[in-house]
Amino acid sequence: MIRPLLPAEIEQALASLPGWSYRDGALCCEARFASFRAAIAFIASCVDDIDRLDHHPEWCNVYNRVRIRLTTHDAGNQVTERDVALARCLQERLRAALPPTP
Ligand code: H2B
Repeated sequence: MIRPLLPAEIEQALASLPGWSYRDGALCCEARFASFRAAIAFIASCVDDIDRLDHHPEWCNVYNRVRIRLTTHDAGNQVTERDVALARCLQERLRAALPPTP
């Protein structure tokens, strides 16, 4: 079984993941897009990374919003380095999909 990260390790990972937080035992992020279509396009853009990493997000789409929640099932639904690796990939895709904030 892969080892869950310690609180200090999660905190360190979050330092380089803007917009992400640790909430209810998971790495979380919420993004708002210009439209429903843009939200779904973002999700579709992540498919190759997700397949390559073989690590799958829990996510929820409501209109133009996507909420992402990452835990590792193989670690009793705790946060592991696999979640951090996936968060980094998703963050790159978010940066590409969202206009920069002023
Ligand atoms: N996704 C997540 N979020 N956690 C896992 O433990 C996990 C996964 N395990 N995707 C993978 C698939 C595993 O079931 C396969 C066999 O590698």
